[in-house]
Amino acid sequence: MKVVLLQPPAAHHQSSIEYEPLGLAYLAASLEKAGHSAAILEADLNGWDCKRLADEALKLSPKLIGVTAATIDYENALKTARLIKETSTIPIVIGGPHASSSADEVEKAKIFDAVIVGEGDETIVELADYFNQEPSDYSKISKIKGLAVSAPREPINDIDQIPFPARHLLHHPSKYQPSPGSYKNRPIAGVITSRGCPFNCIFCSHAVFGHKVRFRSPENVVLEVEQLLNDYKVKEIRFWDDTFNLDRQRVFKICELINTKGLKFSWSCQGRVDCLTKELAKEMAKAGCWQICFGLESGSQEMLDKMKKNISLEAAEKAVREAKNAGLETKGFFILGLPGETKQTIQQTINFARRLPLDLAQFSLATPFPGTVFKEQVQNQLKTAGFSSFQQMYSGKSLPYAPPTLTAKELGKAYQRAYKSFYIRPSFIIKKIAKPAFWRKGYRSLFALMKLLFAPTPD
Ligand code: B12
Ligand code: SF4
Repeated sequence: MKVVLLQPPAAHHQSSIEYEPLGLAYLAASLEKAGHSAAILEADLNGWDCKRLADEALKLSPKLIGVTAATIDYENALKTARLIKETSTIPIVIGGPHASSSADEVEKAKIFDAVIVGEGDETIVELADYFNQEPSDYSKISKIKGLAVSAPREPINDIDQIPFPARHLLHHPSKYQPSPGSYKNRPIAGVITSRGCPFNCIFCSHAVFGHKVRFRSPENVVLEVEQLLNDYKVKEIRFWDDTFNLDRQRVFKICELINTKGLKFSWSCQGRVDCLTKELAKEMAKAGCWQICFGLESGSQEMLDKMKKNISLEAAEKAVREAKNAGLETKGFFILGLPGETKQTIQQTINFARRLPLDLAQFSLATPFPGTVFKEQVQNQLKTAGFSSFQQMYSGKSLPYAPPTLTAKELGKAYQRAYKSFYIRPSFIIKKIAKPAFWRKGYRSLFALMKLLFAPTPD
């Protein structure tokens, strides 16, 4: 049976930045393995709006349509599904971070024929089997686990068993354009080597993969890497795991395999500061890692504790220095505006970011996404209940949340100040422009930064 999987247009599409929809490629791989046929339609990469996406999906005459959406993309997912429903009776199902964290609300919209919660690899196959046999009978659908209307599905334990993403249904990796500063070589591809995270940071959603961590074996990971190097001529890999270095022994083994097999590619990953040692950083660098991104979040210990990050400022500083000493470039993610934030704690964050040997810093404004403890905490203080506020935020017009200790204007200004203080430093600028890499592609980051610095302050 033919299933078409849709990635709706991003709410605030930056035309220069594109990543492959790994979730859909995983679903397609499971469908193909089970004997179904699948197609993936990516709106942004093709330059399509919701109407064109709906039309293109219908042209393929599928028997089932699946849509993915993170919260900020949900409105466009809904719009696309409505357009399809206007002229057809093809069942449409939705999964991904938004459906998983707001299942009841998505169910109430009464547009989708099934709302999938959590991992979709097995659920999509069972849905395809179901609609293949009972195209218009929905009465027994709740027998399928993992839907808003049914029992939860257990997370897949042995994730080595999941087939590799069906990349042959995506565009070639060279068509995707990662954000400036996040890659050294292209073509680049994303790889996920674990699912789930045991930590409880209040701003982060566990709605899809849960708290139980499951790791792919080093052999299985390196097999996918080899496929990417050989079949797709990829030169760089981004490991998108929540915490790539969570199991240090596994990372040592992955590095060892990369070296013994003589695989030549650059790579980067996201890591936690308390899971990095000097030895591991060195081994990673030796195996081709060039950048590690840390969720540092704040320069105030009080704020780190409030957000349940479970790290200390000392550990953060040590890890960044060790990564740097091992020859890795370092990027720090910081969040401004979580409950309890004040002008002083923001200043501590800015000072901390400037003091560390970071190559890049990314400051984000705290956003109460569904599925987070943060959202539960501030539910009653939100300006709007709908998603337009998220969209507004992404167009720089409004903030969805400001803590009682700061006005939205103050927070917006602090956000711009953080970027200015970090990037507009003579010592930092001289170091950057002295590198040949800056002149190859770094100027793009400079334009992006300028745009941000001169954007109007949100209110
Ligand atoms: C890589 C990544 C990015 C990348 C690339 C995103 C992309 N287009 O692929 C970048 C850096 C650009 C990014 C940006 C953002 N991200 Co992000 N990102 C991730 C990350 C780390 C991995 C995504 C991934 O590839 N997962 C692996 C695949 C296999 O999982 P999946 O896509 O969820 O798909 C599975 C299920 O959801 C389900 N499924 C998905 N779709 C469908 C459809 C159907 C029909 C079915 C049946 C099932 C199904 O089945 C799949 C296989 O099991 C996740 C965290 C995580 N661990 O997943 C956060 C995450 C998705 N991001 C998040 C956020 C908040 C953002 C930003 C808003 C951050 C910001 N403040 O700017 C932006 C928004 C960008 C956007 N338009 O989506 C949140 C989303 C929360 C929410 N409620 O929406 C997450 C969950 C992080 C978190 N833990 O809070 N992100
Ligand atoms: S921010 Fe990172 S460590 Fe914290 S809960 Fe999310 S994925 Fe886990």
